[in-house]
Amino acid sequence: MHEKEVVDAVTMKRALTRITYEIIERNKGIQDIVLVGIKTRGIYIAQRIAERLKQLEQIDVPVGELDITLYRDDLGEKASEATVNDSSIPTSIEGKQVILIDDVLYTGRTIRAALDAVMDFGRPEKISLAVLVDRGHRELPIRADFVGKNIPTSKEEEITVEMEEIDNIDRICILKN
Ligand code: 3GP
Ligand code: 5GP
Ligand code: MG
Repeated sequence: MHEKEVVDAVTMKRALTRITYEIIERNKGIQDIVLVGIKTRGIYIAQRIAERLKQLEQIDVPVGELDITLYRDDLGEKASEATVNDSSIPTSIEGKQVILIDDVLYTGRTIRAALDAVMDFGRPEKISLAVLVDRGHRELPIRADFVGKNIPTSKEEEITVEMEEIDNIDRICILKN
């Protein structure tokens, strides 16, 4: 295995700041936004974007959380379905602009499950998707509206996203065999 750093702390910070500006622009303000982070690192990314929104627009944007697990029903590749374990959204999402946030977008199955979970909470006016990394290989017709960095990968490679909050460092690496 060898590891190659593709995004350092400064670049990650810039990417999140850019996503934040794009969110403000595209929503013509952020009055009706609810951020929903997907388990572990998606939640930290959502919290960081909420902090920047507060700095730039002086508005507290609610941040919800989804916990989604990929269940593999065999040991082969594929055949994994995403299921929702736990969700909490601290406000009504009825008529709101929900932005789902994850660290890595890969097959899209996690986001499909997240859409189901969000819709169980109510009917938002719109749901969009922000990811720190898009590594390609979609298996569903799902794409991100806001992307920190496109990192084309082979299926054998793995992206590791490390964040200060749990990994004590901000960086993104590609792991190759
Ligand atoms: P995350 O919870 O911060 O997203 O799934 C647990 C962790 O394993 C994830 O952290 C993710 O970083 C990492 N991971 C790496 N490759 C994969 C993958 O292909 N599928 C899933 N579910 N997780 C992966
Ligand atoms: P999906 O295949 O459903 O798009 O992604 C499944 C979940 O695993 C998502 O939460 C995604 O963030 C994570 N994931 C998929 N591939 C990778 C990867 O290469 N690296 C990391 N860190 N997470 C991944
Ligand atoms: Mg993830």
